[in-house]
Amino acid sequence: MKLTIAIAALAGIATAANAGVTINEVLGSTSGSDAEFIELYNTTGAAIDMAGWTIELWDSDADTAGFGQQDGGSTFSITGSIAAGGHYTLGNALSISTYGYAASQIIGANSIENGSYTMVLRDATSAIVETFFVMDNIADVANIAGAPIIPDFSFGPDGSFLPAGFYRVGDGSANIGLLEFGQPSPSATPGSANIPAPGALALLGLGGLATARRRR
Ligand SMILES: [Ca+2]
Ligand SMILES: [Ca+2]
Ligand SMILES: [Ca+2]
Repeated sequence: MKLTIAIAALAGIATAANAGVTINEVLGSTSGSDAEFIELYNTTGAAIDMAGWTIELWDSDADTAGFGQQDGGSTFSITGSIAAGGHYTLGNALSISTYGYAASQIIGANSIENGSYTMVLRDATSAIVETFFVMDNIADVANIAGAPIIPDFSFGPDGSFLPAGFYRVGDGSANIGLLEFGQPSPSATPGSANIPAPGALALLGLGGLATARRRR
């Protein structure tokens, strides 16, 4: 009986990221100069062509003039494909030197803003795959081009600050952990499998189960 439940749960995970690719980890606002990266994860057992997919970052501080606008260069066009169960990273030079990984795509310094933002992943048809709302808890409104939305995930602040970044606790998990400000962030894994945070094991749900099974 337990096995049946587990299989049903795993089937649910496969459809949670409705297009098979999910935002898996983001670092954007660190101590000192910002090491920045966005990691995508292919939740399926087949390679996925990413041509035409995009990631947008919308300013979500309703108390600033930039609200509802995109900071310079913050629509990222994804290229190439992601292998089955693989990771795709957009990273700036500092993140690459800090973490020693090979980014799939290099992005400019300060591409990910340090104020509240709404991150939107779209597929090749421009359909929204998922949205993340990262908050500093002051006048924050999840939005696309200024139009309010209900995001798939909302979190922050970390203390009184916008979180340095976030990661799914276990690849593809619905449980979100926050990355540390100090560099390198102990929980950050650009380009490779996310780790369950030691203190978060008790919170592990379906994603944790899926990760545990996958690793056997
Ligand atoms: Ca930044
Ligand atoms: Ca704010
Ligand atoms: Ca990772």
